Order: sequence, then structure tokens, then C-alpha cells
Amino acid sequence: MEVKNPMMENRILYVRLPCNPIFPIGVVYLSDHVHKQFPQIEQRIFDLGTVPPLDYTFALDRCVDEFQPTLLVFSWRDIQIYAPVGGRGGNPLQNAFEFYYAKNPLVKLRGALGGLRIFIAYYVELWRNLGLIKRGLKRAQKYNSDARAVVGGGAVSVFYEQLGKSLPQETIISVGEGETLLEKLLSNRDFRDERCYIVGESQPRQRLIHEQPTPLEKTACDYDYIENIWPEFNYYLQDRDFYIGVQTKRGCPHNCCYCVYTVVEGKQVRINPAEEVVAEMRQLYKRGIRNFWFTDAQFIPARKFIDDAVELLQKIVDSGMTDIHWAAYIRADNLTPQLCELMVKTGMNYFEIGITSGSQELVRKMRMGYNLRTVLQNCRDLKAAGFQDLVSVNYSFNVIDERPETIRQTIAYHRELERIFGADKVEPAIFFIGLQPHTHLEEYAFKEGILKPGYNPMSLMPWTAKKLLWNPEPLGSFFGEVCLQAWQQNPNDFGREVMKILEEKLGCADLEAALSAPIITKDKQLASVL
Ligand code: B12
Ligand code: SF4
Repeated sequence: MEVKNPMMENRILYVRLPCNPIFPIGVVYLSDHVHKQFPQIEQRIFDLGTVPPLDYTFALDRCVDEFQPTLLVFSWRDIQIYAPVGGRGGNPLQNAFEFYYAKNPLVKLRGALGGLRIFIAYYVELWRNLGLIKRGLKRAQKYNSDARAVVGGGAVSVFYEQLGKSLPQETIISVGEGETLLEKLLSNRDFRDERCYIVGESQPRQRLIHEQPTPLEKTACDYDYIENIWPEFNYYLQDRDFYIGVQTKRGCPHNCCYCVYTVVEGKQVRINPAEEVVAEMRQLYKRGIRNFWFTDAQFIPARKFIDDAVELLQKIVDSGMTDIHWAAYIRADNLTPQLCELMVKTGMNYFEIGITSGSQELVRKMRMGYNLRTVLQNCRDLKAAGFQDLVSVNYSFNVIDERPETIRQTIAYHRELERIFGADKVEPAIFFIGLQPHTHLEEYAFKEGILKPGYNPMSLMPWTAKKLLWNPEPLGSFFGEVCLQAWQQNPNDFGREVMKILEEKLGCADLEAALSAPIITKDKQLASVL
């Protein structure tokens, strides 16, 4: 009797669900990996990020009809929308703050209406994406009754527990990187030990997201192949402003209290070989790409990875790609003068530092492991090496134990950064922490009675959203009013305006006070939560 090889029959359709046009590096890497393991399997990438909203269903139907997949790999990038910038349905942070904190009833009403618009847009988007998954699967089952759906990506990794309630039976829900899960699934091996669960068959395991990902040696993505299976690939090559994603490592060893990256990617840092990263960049370079985003959770996660960063940047120099630019999240406590020089030489023209506060005391309480004095010194080195571009410094006020004194310290710290880089080059990005599941901050919220276990982290109901948009009293209303004033006075330069107003109201501390942290009192320490 002939033994059928199930691998031969698979036809995989990767559907990147609607998203702002950010290069869909996740599905590109997955399909590349699958191709390297199973070269005979037919694959296609379909990116709804490049399709106008009115055409989503029609375009998906057409693609499924044409390709007739047996496996649908849905990749869902983002769900959460709080940011200090205009989101898809307006500025969610501004609307929420107007609704919660405005004293003027007309502004409150505007906030309520804006909030309602965003609320509707959010749920419409959520249901629409769930609907697209169901629709795509059902249509594929017309051609292959065994067709199956796997769902993963950034948003699924954060909200995997909640999404299971709304997805079709037998859908596989995946957390974190999906390469080994797909590999096992396609070779008919048991994949349940990967970070996943099956809707209708099992509940997600306790602490599933905290399990370590299966180790994987990453090789350069084969863009000749990707071009073949992705008819719209050119979309991202036409606009020269796009920063195309390239991953140089996975994992972050830190413990910052609000951050879920460290569990999504795992604490173990896995470096992709520098020559493979450069080989991947060169393929994109040959196609005209000059802007790259190193999509690592952190480009230099700790001091012991400085040598790896040096090796990579040196290889970029050696490769002759001298007219590129790149950007990344950078822990600026892990720089050396040599690394700074290479960063400038290889064209780093934007980076984000997530120090969250300019008060060493609070940085310590948030378990961030930053030494703010070292960050300043390294920034001076970077400037001395010739860095003249933009730095975005992420601040999130009021996370824990914030006081007028610590706000003054943050201002002092920010002013020092401005002295180093130039005021026009340092952009204060004011985020309010959106509380995320599986973080220390969530544990803290349970302990303090702010949230109850079993709450829905995806809820945008005003009473839940107010807690998830972390801005607790007694300072909550104060920050609310400061932000409202900033939007009113200078909406186009919100971050700088917030800093200015805070300084007018509270003054500025001595830099030395910002840099020295007193002994931490036990009761408010996040470290005592777990
Ligand atoms: C780099 C990054 C950015 C960069 C992107 C730069 C660029 N040009 O690519 C910048 C700074 C621009 C950015 C912006 C934003 N980001 Co961002 N970003 C990230 C980060 C750190 C890495 C994403 C990445 O590219 N990783 C590398 C690739 C290879 O991994 P991947 O795409 O996740 O794919 C892997 C797995 O997810 C999985 N997978 C993917 N799809 C599927 C499907 C299946 C079936 C399976 C099995 C597996 C699977 O396998 C893939 C390969 O290993 C993640 C956090 C993180 N550590 O994951 C947040 C993250 C994706 N961002 C997030 C958000 C919210 C945003 C913003 C919307 C924030 C905001 N409110 O403004 C913005 C705007 C984005 C937009 N759409 O407009 C969220 C999304 C989840 C959520 N909370 O809703 C994340 C997860 C962070 C978080 N914890 O909140 N971001
Ligand atoms: S905030 Fe940055 S450094 Fe901290 S755990 Fe998250 S990725 Fe790592």
C-alpha cells in the first residue's frame, strides 16, 4: 500500500491580519523557516496590511479560492492602542484623558464622544479580525475539509487566553515564536509541548507564556524565495521611508515591571549569527532597501552582549553597505565608546531608550536594572562619536511611587539629555503604561486590590480601561490635567509641552538627586510582590 506523505499535500497560506503597514517580518520568517525544512511544501503570503479596508473580505476570499490552502497561518500583530500618538481611530490617550479628567463639561463630552468612536473602532476591528479568521477557514474547508487554522503573532502572544474564547474549535493558538510549532505540526509530530493550545480541546496551561521557547538557529532569510510566494512584496520596496525589520537576536533577560516582551520572547538571549544577519540585510539592500529596524526586544540587552553588537556592526561596515540607516530599541546603559563609533558609522539615525523615569529611585523600584548615571555617560560618548540624529526617550509617569520630587528628578534628567544631544534632538515620548497580562505590574495591581484576577485585559469598558491605562491616584488627576493642558497648548509637540508644564508647576531637581537612589522602603517595593 502506498504510504502518503502528509507534508507533500500541505499548502500553507500565511494571512497577516489588517495592520498599519509595518513590514510583516513574522510571517516572512515563518515561511522562510518552513521552506528550509520542507522545500516541497507550497506556500503563499497574503498581507492584509496592504489591502484597503473595504476590500478585506473580497481579497481574502479571492486569495483562498485561488490558492486553496490546507493550513491557514493567521498572524495578528497588534490589538492594544494606547499611545501618545494618533492611532487608527484618533488619539486614544487624549480621548480617554478628556473623558476621565477634564473639568470643562464640553471637553469631557468631546472626550466621551471621541472615546466612544475609538471604543467602537476597537471592537469593530477585533470582531472583524476574528471574522476574517473564521471566514478564511470556512472557505478553505470548502476545498479541503481538513483545512486548519493556526493563529499567532504579537497580539495573540499577549492575549492568548482571551482570544481562545472567540476562535473556531480546533484552532491552534500559539504564543511567541512559531517556527518549531509549525515544523512539528507539518511533520505530524506532537506539538502540544510547544507554547500553544487547541481551542475546544484544552485550556491554556498555567504560566504557558513563561515556558522557554524551543532553541532555534536562525539563518539568513531567503528573499529570492519570499519574493516568489508573496506577490505584493514590492509594496514595501516602493516607499523609501519604510524601515524593514531584521531580527538580530531574541529574548531579553530583564525584569522591567510592566514589560511582557521578556516573557513573550523569553529571558534567554539567543543571538543570530552576525554573518547571517548581514547576508539577510544584503539581500534587502540589493533590492533598494536602505532603512532597517532591528526588531529585537533590545538591541543590546546586557553588557555581555556588547561584543555581539560590535561584531555585527563591524560586519555591516565590512560588507560595504555604507549608505544605510537603522533604528532599534537600545538599552543605553550597555554602550562602549567603540560601540558608539560603530553605531554612528553604520548609520544608526534613530533609537528609543525606555528608561521610563529619570529618577534612579523609581527606575530601581520598577526593577529596570538601569544605572541612569551610566546612561548619561554613554549618551555623551555617543554624541562624541558624532551622533546627530533623533533619540526618543520613553517616559511613563506615575507607574509606582511617583511624587513631586521624583517628577522634578525626571525633568532634571531630561534636561541633561537635552544638553547632551540638543533639545530638538531628544523627543520625550510620554506613554502611560497600558497594563499587560503576565507582568509584575499586573501582580502588583492584584495585590493592591486595583484589579481582580479574572479581569479581562482586552476590555475597553471605561471602568476597566481606566485601570489598565495605568495612572492611579493621588497623582492621576494631576497628570490628567497636565496632559490636557499640553494637548490644548501644543498638540504637535505633546511630550515637550508636558515636560515644560511639569517644570513650571513643580520645578526641576538637582541632577545629582535624580542619579542617586536612597535605600528602598520595603512596603512599596515591587520586588516584594512576588
Ligand atoms: C519592534 C517592535 C516595534 C517596532 C516595529 C519596527 C518595524 N519596522 O518592524 C515599532 C517601534 C515601530 C513598533 C510600534 C508599535 N508596536 Co510594536 N513591537 C515591536 C516588538 C518589540 C518586536 C516585533 C517584531 O517585529 N519581532 C520580530 C518578529 C520576527 O517577530 P513577530 O512578528 O512577533 O513574529 C514571530 C512570532 O510572533 C510568531 N508568529 C507571528 N505570527 C504568527 C502566526 C502563527 C500562526 C504562529 C504559530 C506564530 C506566529 O512567529 C514569528 C517568528 O518567530 C514587539 C514585542 C515583542 N518582543 O515581540 C512589539 C509589539 C508587536 N508592538 C506592539 C504594539 C502595540 C505596537 C504599537 C501599536 C504601539 C502603539 N500603541 O503605538 C506601535 C505601532 C505599530 C503599528 N502597527 O502601527 C505590541 C502588540 C500587541 C498588543 N499589545 O496589542 C507588541 C507585542 C508589544 C507589546 N507587548 O505590547 N513596534
Ligand atoms: S522593557 Fe526592555 S529591557 Fe525591560 S524587560 Fe522589556 S524589553 Fe527588556
